[in-house]
Amino acid sequence: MEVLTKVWGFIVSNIITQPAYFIGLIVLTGYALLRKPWYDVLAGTIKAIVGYLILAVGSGGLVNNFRPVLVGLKDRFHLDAMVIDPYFGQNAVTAGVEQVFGRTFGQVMILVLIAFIFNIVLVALKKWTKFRAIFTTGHVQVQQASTAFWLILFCFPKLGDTPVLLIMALLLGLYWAAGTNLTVEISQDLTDGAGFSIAHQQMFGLKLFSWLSEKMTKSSKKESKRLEDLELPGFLSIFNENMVATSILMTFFFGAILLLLGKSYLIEAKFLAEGKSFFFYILTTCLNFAVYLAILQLGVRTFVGELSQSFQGISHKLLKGAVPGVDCAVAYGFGSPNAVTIGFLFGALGQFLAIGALILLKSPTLVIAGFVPVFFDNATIAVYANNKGGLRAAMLFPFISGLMQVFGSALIAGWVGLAAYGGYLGMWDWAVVWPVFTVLMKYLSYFGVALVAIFLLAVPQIQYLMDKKGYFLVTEDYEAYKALKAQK
Ligand code: ASC
Repeated sequence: MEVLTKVWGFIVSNIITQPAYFIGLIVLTGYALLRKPWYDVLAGTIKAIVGYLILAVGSGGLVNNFRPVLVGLKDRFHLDAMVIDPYFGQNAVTAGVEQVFGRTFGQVMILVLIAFIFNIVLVALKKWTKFRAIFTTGHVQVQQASTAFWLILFCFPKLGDTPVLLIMALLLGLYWAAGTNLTVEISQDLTDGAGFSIAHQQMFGLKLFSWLSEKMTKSSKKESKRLEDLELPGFLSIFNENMVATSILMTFFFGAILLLLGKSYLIEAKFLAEGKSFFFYILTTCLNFAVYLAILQLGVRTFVGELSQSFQGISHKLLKGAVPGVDCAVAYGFGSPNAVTIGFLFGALGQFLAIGALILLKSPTLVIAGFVPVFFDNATIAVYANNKGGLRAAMLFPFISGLMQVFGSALIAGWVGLAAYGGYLGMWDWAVVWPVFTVLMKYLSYFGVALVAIFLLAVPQIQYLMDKKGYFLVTEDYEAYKALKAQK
């Protein structure tokens, strides 16, 4: 038994929670099921792993370079504020859970494994459950598991470890399955049938804002052009080129923040080496945004093709019509690259306004914008909103999302006590959807748990009822699905 536990622990910590190897394993399995020659299996697997690692260099570069800049605002102005960011959220749980609840959370790996198997079972039973997608983004599952652990302990502080774990496995497994299932149609539409959905931290937000973008387009007289169809005139035409647009806009945005932080703070905090040019430090830092974004997109291009092709092995032979749910950054390889930048800027505007409001209203919980929610949530929302509703939607919805991220996080983290430990996960679903779940569970106890579970089970059923003909076709045969939609 002990050997078995060790083996599972090894697999979970090195493969299942490491998206690069997990995607590699999926590609390997998929191609093997398609009976490709061994060298093709090998080549595809390598490309998938390397592609994902490239993506991780891009997203890690963005996070590691720009998170300290935003968090610097807190130190520079001596604010007593919590940072909304998955890594700060996870640290806050680790720091506080023993003091507040007298527990430690050693079972994340087991939990992720149980919930993952649960997700596969739900998809395998899709004839009844209607779930079509599998969550593969292990690193965010670990972050979500620690936040959910706190929220559930807050609702059921007296419950023993095993029942807490069971409630968590049930709710998280369902949330992962329902959330990633929600994004199937909109992702197929964005990518013209690349065969994946999003498995991340803003899945409900993506569906909501895509739906609103579509409604807005249908109801308004003047159509808002998609960013990729926009031809800017005169000198503005330089913004048609994504690398140029990103570089210029980020130089203004982060340049202003770096100036606000000031040279002496930056030297003191070891951002800038003594005696180096302040101007060129700012310039290089800001231009690196475009650099990491380009790396990220290269990573997506490298592995997405392999994943789409190989997954046909799995979706034809093992789990019929299933799709893999992947990191939200994969969406940046599709649609308009400028949507990414626009989403980030308007999300930041929303977040900064909301933070200003918290300060003015003398809120007991102050918030500092964390890079991961402000960038990865809002850029993704913009890519999807632009696809359905054009430029207007790509500006409006990230802005609204930014407001919701800050207000929602301040409310929930202040209430459950995580704010006191300096951080909260802060991503859209965790600032909006999980707070509602928490209220239900806190006030209705087990009945609340049942309501949340029923809601999550109902999500794919409702999607199915709304489009019985297209629901499975969209993953099984996207061309036929398009033809069906064209008829209507
Ligand atoms: C997250 C998180 C990251 C990023 C990354 C985006 O939520 O923890 O590192 O988003 O997944 O590509």
